[in-house]
Amino acid sequence: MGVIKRFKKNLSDVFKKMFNKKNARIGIYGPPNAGKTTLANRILRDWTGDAMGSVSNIAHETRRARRREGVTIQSNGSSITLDIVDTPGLATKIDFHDFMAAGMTESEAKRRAKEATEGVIEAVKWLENLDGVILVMDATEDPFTQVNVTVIGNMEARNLPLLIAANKIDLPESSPKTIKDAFPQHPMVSISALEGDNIDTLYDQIAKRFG
Ligand SMILES: Nc1nc2c(ncn2[C@@H]2O[C@H](COP(=O)(O)OP(=O)(O)OP(=O)(O)O)[C@@H](O)[C@H]2O)c(=O)[nH]1
Ligand SMILES: [Mg+2]
Repeated sequence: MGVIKRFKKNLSDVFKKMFNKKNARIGIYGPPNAGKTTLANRILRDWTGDAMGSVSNIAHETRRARRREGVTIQSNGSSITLDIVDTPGLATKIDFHDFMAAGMTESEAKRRAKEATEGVIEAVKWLENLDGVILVMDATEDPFTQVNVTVIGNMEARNLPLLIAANKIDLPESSPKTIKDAFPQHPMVSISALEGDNIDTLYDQIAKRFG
């Protein structure tokens, strides 16, 4: 290739990179009921005015992954545009009796259990397509679980950025320090997705980690 042709090609590659830049795809992961959709809704409400999905105190409310493209977050003068994926809660055991205990009929509970199981599979599949993960943990619960350890191990093995959100710090029994002590090698932000506590620090860390 001649010098001028090569120069033109290089220039067009640079322009392609500048204008076709793919948004980083960030998945919101964690066990059921950790507050993933509450957080996704808050992020979307703060930066786009929309919402992501429904929230419930009954586990496995989200049973299909939902994606919102082109969410621009501004923090400390810098700006980052992300595709945000809210995923179904990951669980190692799904028992329809738990849903019946929460007031569902047997057929409703069985359907929810089946969909929740499919949701777990979908969430795991999505991990392959992501550039980073926000792992949401309920800071009132023991963080040292198979689900948390598996997500963290997966991200470490693939060298992808991970940010831990220690959620529900508005609850007096919450202990974000327990999470920090369990996974000291990863950045963690203590938040209340419900109340909005410390959410600006989370946006700051999102811009730093995924920018
Ligand atoms: N006190 C408190 N409750 C919260 C907070 N975030 C979420 N919740 C509550 O926790 C419950 C579960 O919230 P969701 O956002 O549906 O949790 P999820 O992780 O999306 O759950 P699945 O979709 O079932 O996996 C709801 O009752 C929320 O109102 C928080 O920061 N503080
Ligand atoms: Mg959800």
